[in-house]
Amino acid sequence: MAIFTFCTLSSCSEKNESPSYTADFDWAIDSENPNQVNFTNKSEGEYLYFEWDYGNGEESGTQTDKTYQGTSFYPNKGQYSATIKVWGPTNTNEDTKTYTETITISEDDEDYISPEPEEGLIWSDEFNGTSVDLANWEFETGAGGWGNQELQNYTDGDNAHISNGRLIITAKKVDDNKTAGSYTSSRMVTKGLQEFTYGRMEIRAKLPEGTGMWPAIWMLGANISEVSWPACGEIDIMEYVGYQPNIVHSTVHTPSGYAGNGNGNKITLDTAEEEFHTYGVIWTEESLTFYVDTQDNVVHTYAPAVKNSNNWPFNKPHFFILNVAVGGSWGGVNGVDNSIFPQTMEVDYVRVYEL
Ligand SMILES: [Ca+2]
Repeated sequence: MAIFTFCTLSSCSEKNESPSYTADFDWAIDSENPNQVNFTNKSEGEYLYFEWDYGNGEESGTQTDKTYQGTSFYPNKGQYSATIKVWGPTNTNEDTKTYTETITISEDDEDYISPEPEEGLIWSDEFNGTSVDLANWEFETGAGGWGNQELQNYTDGDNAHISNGRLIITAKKVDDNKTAGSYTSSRMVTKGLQEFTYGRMEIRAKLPEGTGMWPAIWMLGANISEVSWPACGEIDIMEYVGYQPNIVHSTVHTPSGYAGNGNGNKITLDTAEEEFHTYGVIWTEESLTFYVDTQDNVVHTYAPAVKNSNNWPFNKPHFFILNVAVGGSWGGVNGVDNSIFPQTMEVDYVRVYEL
């Protein structure tokens, strides 16, 4: 517990111990999940807002609701330093206080152990290391709606980081206006860096939750700059809209069927937001077969009998895209719940196998 509570004007000589407010919190391991920690703000006095750095690469974002309950997931056994930062009445960086506690996690979460690659691996990004590998990924930036009236501003890497062998894309709220730029997020592409024609693509990921979220794991034809969309072809390996929890979609877009007329299907996946799942596509010269977790759990198969450039632009290289959109023509059908932020999509790996 923080000692600041007992300070008086005369005894608190250090600059961070003004008696007007205190920084303090309690934490407890969740009763049902040994890898989840729940946080309670115990700061007192005249302060404006607070933020937790959970010590595991995740942050709470600034919270003006002083009763806000933090929660964070610690997949790996170990000790973590969690810190609460509290902003005082003058709302300056000088007028803040912090308080840190050591979080002890006693066991690894089995769901978080990465399966080893299978035989035939051509390429992968396992998201080891300390930062996003720019030999594989480029950040696409901007708040122009991305063709779907989306509301996020994609930043140049500020909303993506590597932690514990995972890529974490974080969607954050900037303001309450629910207009373009009211949120920040990331969109990462392998365009010009890692492109593939045919193969078995597998991505292991855990999805964000809440109304307004629209994460996607997909591919676009590498010739998009020459022939435009949808002539380039689009392979949506996994798409998810937060207002329809636990339903994941796989869709193909071509000149013969695109946007609302894309060719796709969906499947129920009860723990899409709580656990990692593997989203895959088997891409041959004949067909695209989408699956979840195992190759026999098929979401959708696309295989036009007679192939031409209108229905099969899938005979040339495509690149990967990982992104978390907010709002927009599909994700925003039921609006955006501003209470859900920040939200994360975690990606354990992107792997490509030969057929
Ligand atoms: Ca990994």
